[in-house]
Amino acid sequence: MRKLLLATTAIAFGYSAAAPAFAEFNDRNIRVSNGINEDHPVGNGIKAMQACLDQKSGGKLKLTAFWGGALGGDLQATQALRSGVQEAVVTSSSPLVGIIPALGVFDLPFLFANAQEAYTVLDGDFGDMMNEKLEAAGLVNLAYWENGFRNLSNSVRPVTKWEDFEGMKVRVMQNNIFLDTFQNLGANATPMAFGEVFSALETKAIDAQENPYVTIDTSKFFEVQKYVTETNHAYTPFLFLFSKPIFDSYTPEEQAALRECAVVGRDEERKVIQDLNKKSLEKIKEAGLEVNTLSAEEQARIREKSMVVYEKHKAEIGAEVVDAILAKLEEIRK
Ligand code: TF8
Repeated sequence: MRKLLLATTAIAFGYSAAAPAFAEFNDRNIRVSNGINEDHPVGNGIKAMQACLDQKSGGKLKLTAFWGGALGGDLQATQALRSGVQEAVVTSSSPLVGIIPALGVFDLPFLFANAQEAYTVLDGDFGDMMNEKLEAAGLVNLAYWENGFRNLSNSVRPVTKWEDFEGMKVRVMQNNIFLDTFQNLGANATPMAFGEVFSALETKAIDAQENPYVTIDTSKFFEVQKYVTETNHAYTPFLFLFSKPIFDSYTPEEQAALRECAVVGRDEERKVIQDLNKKSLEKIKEAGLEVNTLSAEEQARIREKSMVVYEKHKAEIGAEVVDAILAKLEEIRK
């Protein structure tokens, strides 16, 4: 027994003397809250991020993901980060506008024309500027992950023009820009936390909701809906947020590893989403839902009608923020 102990000590000592590997890293258990389920591409992103962290930290930085809102909804989890009681959350920006009004810029209808535009804006200077605002609110955004382009699902009728929204009970996120966008189209818009959407659809308390195909698939909304319309009315990003009070207590090496690996995870997540989007749409069709697209003409009419929302919310978002993103988009589109 004693011999064994000596031998183990020698090995342990020998190892640490020869290679003080990962000395800058401490054992950290990082809880990551998610409203969506594990089979959403965020699951793939977190696996890729973990593999990267394992390599950089010698297995010391561990992510533990919680799914389906097990640690609370987007807003609740984000508040837990700000007060330093939880490490991380992958959340939509939209429910956070009460904390950081400037984030509302991403909720403006028909802002981004395609995913590439969104990546250029989010991963560049504009995204950095928003990250500074998040930091001032106690939140470190490690990277912009993808939620994606949002589409409408409902249980009452096919929607092929904006007049079809008339009187439809549409769940929207807890966000005034989404509320106004759908009210302006004639819908009876109801703000609701994501965790309540499935049962509200199931019991017909609401008729409709809007989310990317991968969410309609992985959160099983297609089981309680009959129609889908490819509206692409907004691209809302995911933020990989870290608690600033906790982040500030980490070593510089730990911080750098988290930032770098969140980008590795982001790239994987975005890649998987592009692929799953098509598969999810197929699954939705196979489940018997009627899928409609908007004609170019109707798309233009909805877009035109929705532009009033930009002016209405400009001051509250910050005129300089809205102008900056529109200028950036104009530059990209040249
Ligand atoms: C929504 C959002 C959510 C996501 C998810 C909870 O509709 O798009 O699906 O934030 O992570 O509330």
